[in-house]
Amino acid sequence: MADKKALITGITGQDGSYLADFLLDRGYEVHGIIRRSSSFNRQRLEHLYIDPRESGAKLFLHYGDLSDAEALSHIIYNIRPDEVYNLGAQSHVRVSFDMPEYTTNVTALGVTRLLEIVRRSNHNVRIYQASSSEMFGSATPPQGEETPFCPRSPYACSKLYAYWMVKNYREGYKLFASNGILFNHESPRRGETFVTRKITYSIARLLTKKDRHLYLGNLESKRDWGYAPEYVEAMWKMLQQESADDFVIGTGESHSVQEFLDQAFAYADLDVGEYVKIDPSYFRPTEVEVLIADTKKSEKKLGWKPKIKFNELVKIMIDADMRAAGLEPLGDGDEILQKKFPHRYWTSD
Ligand code: NDP
Ligand code: GDR
Repeated sequence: MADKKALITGITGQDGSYLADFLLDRGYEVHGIIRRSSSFNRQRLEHLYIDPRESGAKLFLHYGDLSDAEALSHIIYNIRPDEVYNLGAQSHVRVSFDMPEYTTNVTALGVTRLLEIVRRSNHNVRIYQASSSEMFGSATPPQGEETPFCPRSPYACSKLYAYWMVKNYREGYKLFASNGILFNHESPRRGETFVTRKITYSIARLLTKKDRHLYLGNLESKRDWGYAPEYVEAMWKMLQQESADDFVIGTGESHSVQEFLDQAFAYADLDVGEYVKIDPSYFRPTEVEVLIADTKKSEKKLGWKPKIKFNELVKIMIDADMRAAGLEPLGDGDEILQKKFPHRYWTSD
């Protein structure tokens, strides 16, 4: 039987790169959509890339953009993927307040473009939509599949629009399209402007005297933080179900930004008071206070449960940033990974 083909939008991002690792390890032929950029932005994929002219290449990259329906349809008609994972988005909540229209175009309307192309192409494709816990916004925790949504940012509104379009295309046109409502998940490949990675990256810079301070915004909000490589397996599992459905994915535990900061600085033996300052420009006009996943449905139906706990995530991320900065990692992070994932399918970081 021919290898299954997957198409990933957002393949250069944190989740896209781990998903590419995961699917290649399972024998998939993987196609990814990349955007033209004035400087190289494929670092997260470098360890996977084999020149397509060489035999054995199973990862292929195509120029496209979620705002460009013509390019998207060209790619989908040519590849005819079995599975499409839509991970591409303007994914930064704070930035979405500065660029609400652009965020809507890419994060919301991009999904309509994809769904329409798949519907018109009239072939069997399974679609995964990267929905977000941000859609719950100010809804009382814990938040599960039945919790009413209450979005608090242009990003969250865009994701909610996309979520409903996926449901409508599933019901109206019988497309196999599933929403994975994922709570925050982090890793050494997390973008440096999201708060967890900002903290761990900054610790390495403080230790190497490249920075003197770390500037942060609201330390009181609480998030359900998990480990990204585990979350991409849940995405794949959703598309292997008998029928399309929506699933909440998270750890069921919540911690404040302050707790992440304290644990990270304590692990690196640095003093928060000496280095951390508050910069109100990082505050958001409307904030999401507390997110905690209710994971009963995904545990039961997908058999998915995360292995990495909050304090372990902090150590894994700091060790990776220390190594990248040329420092000797403290070691606990590596030990945790070796113990919990003796056969890691992702080969970098
Ligand atoms: P990242 O920000 O790391 O990656 C976003 C990806 O989207 C990048 O590959 C980026 O490309 C691409 N992208 C941005 N704009 C466009 C566009 N106009 N057309 C095509 N691609 C575009 O996000 P994550 O990997 O963390 O998240 C993956 C998805 O999951 C996103 O949709 C995010 O909103 C959602 N999500 C994430 C969660 C998390 O905790 N990480 C939780 C819940 C949902 P480029 O490299 O060129 O910028
Ligand atoms: P979030 O992640 O908004 O939950 O969205 P982020 O790490 O940006 O913020 C988490 C919390 O930390 C507070 N915070 C700061 N945030 C950033 N980025 N920078 C700071 O300096 C800072 N200081 C405090 C924030 O106010 C917030 O309360 C992420 C993204 O990956 C989305 O795409 C995804 O959908 C959700 O997670 C689930």
